[in-house]
Amino acid sequence: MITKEKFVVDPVTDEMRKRARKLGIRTVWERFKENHARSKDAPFQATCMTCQQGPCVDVKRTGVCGMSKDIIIAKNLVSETAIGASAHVGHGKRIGNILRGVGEGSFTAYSIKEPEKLDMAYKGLGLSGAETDREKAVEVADAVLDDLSKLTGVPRMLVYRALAERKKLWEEKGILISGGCPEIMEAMNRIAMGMDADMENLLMGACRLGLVDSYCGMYPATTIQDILFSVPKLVQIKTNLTVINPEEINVIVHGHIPVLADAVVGAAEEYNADPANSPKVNVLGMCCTGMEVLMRKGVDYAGDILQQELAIATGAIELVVVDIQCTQPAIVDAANHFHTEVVTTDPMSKIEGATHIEFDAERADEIGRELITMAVDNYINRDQTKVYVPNYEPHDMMGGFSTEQIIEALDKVKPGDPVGALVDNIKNGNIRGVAAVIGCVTPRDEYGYRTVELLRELIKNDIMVILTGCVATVASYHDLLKPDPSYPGVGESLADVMDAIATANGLEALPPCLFMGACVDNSRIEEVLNAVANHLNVRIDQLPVAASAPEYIAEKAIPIGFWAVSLGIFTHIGDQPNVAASKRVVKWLTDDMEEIFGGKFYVEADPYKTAKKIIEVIDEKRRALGI
Ligand code: BF8
Repeated sequence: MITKEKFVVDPVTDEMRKRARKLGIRTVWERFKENHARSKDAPFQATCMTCQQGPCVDVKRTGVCGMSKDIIIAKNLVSETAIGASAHVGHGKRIGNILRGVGEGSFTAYSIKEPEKLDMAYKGLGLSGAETDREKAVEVADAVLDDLSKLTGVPRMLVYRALAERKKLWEEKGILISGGCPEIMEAMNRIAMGMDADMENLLMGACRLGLVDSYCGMYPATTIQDILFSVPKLVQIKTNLTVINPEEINVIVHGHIPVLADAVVGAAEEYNADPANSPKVNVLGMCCTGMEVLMRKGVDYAGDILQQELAIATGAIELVVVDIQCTQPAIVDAANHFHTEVVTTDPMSKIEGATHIEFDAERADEIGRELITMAVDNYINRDQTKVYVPNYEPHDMMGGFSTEQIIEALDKVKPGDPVGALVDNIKNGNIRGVAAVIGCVTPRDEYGYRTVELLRELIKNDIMVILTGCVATVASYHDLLKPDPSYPGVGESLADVMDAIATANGLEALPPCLFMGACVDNSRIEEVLNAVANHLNVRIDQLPVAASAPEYIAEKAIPIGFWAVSLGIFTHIGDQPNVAASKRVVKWLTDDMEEIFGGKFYVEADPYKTAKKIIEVIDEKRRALGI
């Protein structure tokens, strides 16, 4: 067992944190300490700011209106969940509009890269009659956008993707949703003053938002991005701040929708293709946009949400261009220490002090070139004496495990029955179970401690681990995404399975954990689980699987959690959301939900206790299935 104190943190991040401190750049870690210290003294766990009778701060019994502490806490949780769901629905809306424009022929920078996936979505959504791919694209886009806005009727995407048993259960429990936007509006409505004052009703409302997040946000995003930018295939890239090359012009693409990043990568390739242009442009990814372009374009990955200021602190970044979500506004302060330009591009996501160049899909190529020119022109402003990149090799990472890629690889093991190849190994115990470890990283404890130690424990115990989101960053810094034929730290029987899959596919090895993509690609996880449940002819909640978000921080993680539990998955979170002051709310989330959905939340910060619990749950499910 490794304690927090003994955990060897990524030395690159550690070195850059010290450098940032010396330069007077305050990073997320400093700001966390400052704010956390304050919030400990005044835990706003039951504070209601809804109406002007209040604010009712740190409520002990009831607010001025008589609302109990439990209701206030449930209401606040619905509010956070709605914010999270709105982020993914916003993503769905933006990418739906891009697909529509491509179909109509107005967004010529993009094309339909995966007609097969388009056709699958087209038929899956129940559409018919279109003759060309472009017509199909318009219809798929319209269906997805209609899912976002319809006042009545279930979203087509939910009908298409969720298993029949779940749909029936959700209908019985009264949480089958209509359009994503009306659902978010009703969630806001129910928490207005004098509205919903029933804890269970409020929390079931949060479950609805979980479905909104998935079927009106994550699924549309993954599906359309695959159609427009290709279905990810196995890819090898390099990770960590050390991919920043002091000899080149460095551009970071940051955010969540890979539409702008695609244009930037294209413009950089164009620039680099001209032998007269020197130095070359080095485009690097950050946060989920970074994951999207690493999965599909093999772009190296510079860092996660916690490393934004540190990347700038190298002094070697000419341009950071962001789209939406997870951008720390503090990057502008960090950039002010150097020549670095920060450019925002979405009208809903501006930062004071940054340059705003609004993204326009009709001019995507032009904007991509404009941004690259901006970076090239800014290079002469770089002060080489202020450049510092720690002297470590970047890490190797294999990614690209889309559902399609997983199925293709398994098909080589068991031709004609790829899911059977997985199921056979689950049944015979070579794979003890599957854990989806997802979400963010937090400045709460040693960088990556919880995630990395949890992953190590799981793979050691033959649990197959699939990853999405920033947790993959720290996993890669500890070589858990590096294919190594000796499978270090992987349980013997799991290593044998991985080796067999690798051999069947002509690969030297698979990485210890499989990276499935950005946070919206959690939808891929459901695809895999649905396929396994169908093959075994059981419900998802019967499968030996678990989910974990050991270090979640974003609001988006909350609806994802509600969706996972509504699917019937035992879902670990590393920190209590702001609900600890209500025993009733905590009990409902960590206990009562199991009665309703077969899944529940489990809260634990310690990675070893978490791993033990996950293994226990998986073993219990195995016993119940008689395997
Ligand atoms: O959606 S894992 S910090 S980057 S929220 Fe954000 Fe969390 Fe990273 Fe992407 Ni996801």
